Amino acid sequence: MNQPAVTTPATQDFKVADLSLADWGRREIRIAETEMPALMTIREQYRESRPLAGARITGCIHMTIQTAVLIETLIDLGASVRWSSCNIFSTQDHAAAAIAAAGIPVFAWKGETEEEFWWCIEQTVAGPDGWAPNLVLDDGGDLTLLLHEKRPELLDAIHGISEETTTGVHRLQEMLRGGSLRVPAINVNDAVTKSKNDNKYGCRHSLNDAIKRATDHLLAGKQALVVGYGDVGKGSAASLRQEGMIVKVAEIDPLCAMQACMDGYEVVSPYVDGENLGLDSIDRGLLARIDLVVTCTGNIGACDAAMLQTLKPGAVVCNIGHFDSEIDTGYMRRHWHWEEVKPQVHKVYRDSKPDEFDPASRDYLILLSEGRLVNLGNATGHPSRVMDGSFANQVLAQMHLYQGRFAELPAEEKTAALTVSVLPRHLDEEVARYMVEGFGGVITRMTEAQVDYTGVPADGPYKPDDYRY
Ligand code: NAD
Ligand code: ARJ
Repeated sequence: MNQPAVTTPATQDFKVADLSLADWGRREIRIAETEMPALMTIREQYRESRPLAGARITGCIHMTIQTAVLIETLIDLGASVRWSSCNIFSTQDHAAAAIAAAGIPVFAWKGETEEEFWWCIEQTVAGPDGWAPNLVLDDGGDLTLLLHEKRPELLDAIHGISEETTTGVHRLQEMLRGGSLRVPAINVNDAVTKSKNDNKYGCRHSLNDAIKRATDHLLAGKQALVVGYGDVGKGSAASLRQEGMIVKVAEIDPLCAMQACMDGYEVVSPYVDGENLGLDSIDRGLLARIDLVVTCTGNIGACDAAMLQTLKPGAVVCNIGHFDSEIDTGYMRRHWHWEEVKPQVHKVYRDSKPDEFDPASRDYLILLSEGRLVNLGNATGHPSRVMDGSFANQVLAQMHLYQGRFAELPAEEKTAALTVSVLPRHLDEEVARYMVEGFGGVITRMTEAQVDYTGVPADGPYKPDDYRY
């Protein structure tokens, strides 16, 4: 018989879908812990010294089982936290329930409205007894934006922001260039143990999982178009190839297009001769054969109205980039009828105006997660083993920022400290080492002669800073 894994909290400083899911969540968290060796090693290493004692973290990152392990690591190291999810569809309600039941303020449920989404974030920037954050942990930059635009007075006490994802880092760099960023940030994304791990191998795992959970389609033998061949695109293309799909890649950057060729994908453009001049320029022959489009660019208009109009009837359309800017769902809403098959799966009828449709029509697209990131909307995101690297970096970044005590620096020192930077390489190597140990891997140590010959220290860093992994 299952024992109750949690107790019910006395107070109600949280909002989740269903607290009765907490036991299930707790059991899965316990499994996840065994799959997150780097995070658990960091817990062990720092539990005694409590480097985050006094830290008050406002966190906004998909409220999943893996995030629950991150949250409890931060707390173990001394922090108090308040949490929300950075996407309306990505919360795993059993994970949120387990966190709430452990007495941790969390505001997140699967299927929030946009309004509820912002309400949830607002609950995490202030709490009972005058709780106000001194650290920010963000994914995508919406919490960072809210603090800068709506609650700038809170920034005075904040030592810094750690940012999880490519798109969020781009937003921070833009703010830094424009002079609006008020506190320093750690770019977690560009740690090797994050983007070269999570963005790539995480998507390799979670993309095909999401499409299969959503559609129950066979993927083998069908044609896929992956738009964008950066880290996420590389993992996404591999994910579909692994299912036996015939994968084509669209890119704007010749370097990434070259990599796609070398990896054995056909590089194509949705537009004749690669020039996007609207509907007339669509390569109709190509799009009429595509069974699945996945966007992974972080850009706008990666699957635009002209592509949506000319794709093969019945094609599945989804996005795995951070924001829902990639597929022109605005056009789909204005012109076509949407039928919900189940939450996060819609048939969008191209021969029917909104609210008039013929269910027998075959001229539809299957749109997943309304164009929001599919692996967290239709599945459970990356597995714990992968998120281990990302979240170990998040914890180290929070410790680094807290040690830096930016908010307490004299004004004249603040300007120089206002940067968007990656953690030192030796920390990245340390996280990687724990991850390899977790797999039971054995890393070779150079002999003294090899150290002399290469000039590379036996204990690292092993590569120059500009090495591209
Ligand atoms: P990246 O910069 O490495 O790759 C994006 C690629 O898209 C680039 O190579 C770029 O040249 C290409 N591109 C841009 N516009 C294009 C267009 N119109 N057509 C074709 N190609 C185009 O970024 P990344 O790390 O791969 O991240 C991509 C997105 O995925 C970001 O929004 C990021 O935040 C997000 N992300 C999602 C997950 C997830 O779990 N869903 C995980 C990590 C990152
Ligand atoms: C929490 C996840 C998970 C997961 O690290 C990935 C990234 O860059 C985000 C873009 O918003 C998604 C995030 N991610 C992927 N899988 N975060 N739990 N299981």
